[in-house]
Amino acid sequence: MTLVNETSALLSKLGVSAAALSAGDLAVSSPVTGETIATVAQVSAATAANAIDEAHAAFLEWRKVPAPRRGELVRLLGEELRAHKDELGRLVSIEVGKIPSEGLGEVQEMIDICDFAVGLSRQLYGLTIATERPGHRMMETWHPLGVVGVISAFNFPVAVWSWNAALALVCGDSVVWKPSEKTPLTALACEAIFARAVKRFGDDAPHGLLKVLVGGADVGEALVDHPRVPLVSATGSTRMGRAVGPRLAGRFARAVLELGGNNAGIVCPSADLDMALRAIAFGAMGTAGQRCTTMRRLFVHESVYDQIVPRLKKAYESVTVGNPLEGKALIGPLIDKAAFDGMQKALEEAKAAGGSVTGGVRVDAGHAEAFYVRPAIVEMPSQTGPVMEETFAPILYVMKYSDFDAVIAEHNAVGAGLSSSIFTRDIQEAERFLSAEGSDCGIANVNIGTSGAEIGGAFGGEKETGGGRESGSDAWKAYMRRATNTVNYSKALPLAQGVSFDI
Ligand code: UN1
Repeated sequence: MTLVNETSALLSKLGVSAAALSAGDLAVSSPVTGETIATVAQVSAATAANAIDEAHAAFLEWRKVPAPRRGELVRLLGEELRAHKDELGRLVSIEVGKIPSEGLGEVQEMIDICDFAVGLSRQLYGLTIATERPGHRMMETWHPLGVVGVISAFNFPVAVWSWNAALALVCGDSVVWKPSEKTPLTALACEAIFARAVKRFGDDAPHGLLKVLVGGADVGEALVDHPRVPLVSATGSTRMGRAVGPRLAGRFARAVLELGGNNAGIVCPSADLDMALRAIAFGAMGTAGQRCTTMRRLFVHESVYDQIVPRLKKAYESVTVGNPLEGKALIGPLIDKAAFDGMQKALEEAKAAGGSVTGGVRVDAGHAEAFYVRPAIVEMPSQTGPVMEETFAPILYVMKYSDFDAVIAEHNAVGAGLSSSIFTRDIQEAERFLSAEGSDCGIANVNIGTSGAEIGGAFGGEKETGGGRESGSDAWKAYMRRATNTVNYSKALPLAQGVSFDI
């Protein structure tokens, strides 16, 4: 079966009509072969504004539905995802080029967040707070917020939507989603899956709870500027975040920004090197280096450098790069030519800065328009040039260190602050890395790589990563508004702070 036929068969199983695949002028290509697999319709900014108004009307109804009942819709969404895990996972592999276990893993991440959100729908707790006034009670109430705008990136085309949507829906919000222009098909699939969950749920799900807007930057801008969107959760480059953040701030809307990462690992003298090797390999090469959590920098203590770096280089030379759909390769393609060019440019810059490069060359998979590349490991004399920036490709810069305090300072010396990890069996090093004086990232791990976080924790990072938190823990609070309520059940009117105002 050709890729075009397989894509259309998968989408039809998922509930997307064949007509939608040739409905417009946005060409969707698969990075697996580089061929065009669909041409879908894009909406205009005016249509986007109407969709936001519809989603707002849906919010006005949805906010009245009790939260545990809202959780039932997300439970059904999780059921639909379970039932269609294979098809959606395969579609992720076709549209993004992920290997099968990672395509399926992304859908599993969606199922996990649905389960989490269902539990959460009975746990949207507020505090009761002691008041200083007699006969008074003070409490917090969490209310639905409104339309949540979601702008997602190509690399996790569906999981990141689900982190936001599952929380938003149990929190009583509606969702307007602008997927990456590179991955509209998986978004259309999610729209159809969600529609089935809504149908099973019944009449109390208002029309317009989820709007999917396939379109360009003008559609993203419509979402960012619309006064009826109190929160935009945006995943993408730091450049995108710099454009979006101030616009949201300008109208006092909330931003959950999940931007670039320049994630590092530190290998200490006591590290279990076999374990570190495997963790680094997955963290740096997995998903062809196209996770925001991908390990991009590695600091290795001089006493173990010669024991681990040659082994890593060997792994880079031998790892299987190739067509992810055939099921044997560990590294699939880059998303497009621009990603390949960006990688080559970074490698040239690294060489100019004294780096010694292993790998990084194009791998011929028999498709002129598909960009497969051998991952690159670059030994650098110091942390300079391209090491300071995120290049969204499989490049791992390796540097030698001798002093623990100095390596922590170097670790934190880049703009981004998403994920980090240390490999050590020394409890003092581990704890110092996790302490206030240690890693400055939103995610800090011990004896685990930088990527592959579970949904139960809050996901996001500091500094140029944008500061937002999605997914687990108490990330839900960004999707609700908090009211502090004080109730006077006495017959007097004592004022706080001892103020008297007798008229
Ligand atoms: C992303 O790359 O935008 O921690 C998200 C991870 C995944 C999510 C990555 N759970 O690598």
